[in-house]
Amino acid sequence: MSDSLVRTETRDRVGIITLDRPDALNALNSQLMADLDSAARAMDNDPDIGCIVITGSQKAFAAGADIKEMQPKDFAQVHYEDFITDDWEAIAHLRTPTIAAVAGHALGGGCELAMMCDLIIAADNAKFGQPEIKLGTIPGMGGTQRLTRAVGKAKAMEMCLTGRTMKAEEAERAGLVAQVVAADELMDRVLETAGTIAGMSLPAVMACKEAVNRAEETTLAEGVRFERRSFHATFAFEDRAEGMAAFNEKREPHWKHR
Ligand code: CO8
Repeated sequence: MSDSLVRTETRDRVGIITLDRPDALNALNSQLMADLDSAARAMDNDPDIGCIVITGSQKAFAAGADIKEMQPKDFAQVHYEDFITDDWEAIAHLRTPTIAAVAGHALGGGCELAMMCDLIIAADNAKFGQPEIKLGTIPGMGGTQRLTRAVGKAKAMEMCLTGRTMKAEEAERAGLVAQVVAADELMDRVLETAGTIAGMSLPAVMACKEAVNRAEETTLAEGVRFERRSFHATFAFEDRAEGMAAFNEKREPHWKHR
């Protein structure tokens, strides 16, 4: 087994996964995605982690799926061997909130990986794009779907059909990223947001994440019904009782489940 292509650390209830394949600008190959999958699942199952940050280097979050690995494959291989397995989607199915901390290139599968996270915080040098069309192919890890939901059809269609990249500022205006920060402050600022999330009651955070994500999958009426039921369910949480008692007693809450 070769060395892992991700590095992991935990700081104050925040799990950090750093993509670590600098020679290929963090191009996503099978090993990197398997390493990312197992690191992310382990953190998701760790009750001491309340938020997971996925990041790359200053130059590249990830420059896409590995074109050298893909190039020799034929239809039978990618289809029947199910190239892009469920592992490649694992980040979208974690229960713990996830933040993509993006600097530099987030292209193709890199942009798609960032969009699988619950929110994106971008350095001012970040560039997002779906350049697959220039390779004679199309996005394969959700780009046509998640980019369209994030920025709307006009910009998504333009980006996917021309392969043009979107800089951080435009990405924030378009709703793809939550915040743009100075490149040298990226991790400090991301850790502030991650720390705030990790400091909340974990059952409430998980319920909230699930409800917001439901908005992308369902009708308004169904989504509102789902939200109301989840809201009702929070009344079974000890932390809901504690949170409201703390407010009324003018003190900080002491979460039981963090
Ligand atoms: N795959 C493999 N290697 C890559 C990739 C990549 N996506 N991107 C960069 N590299 C490698 C280069 O080949 C180079 O390696 P070497 O030194 O051995 O030649 C090294 O990284 C450095 O790259 P550059 O010299 O090109 O660096 P530059 O700063 O000049 O350019 C760019 C940076 C603009 C990011 C440029 O590297 C580039 O255009 N990369 C490709 C971007 C791209 O097309 N991405 C989309 C890939 S397709 C995809 O993501 C499909 C996703 C859905 C399917 C998933 C199924 C697996």
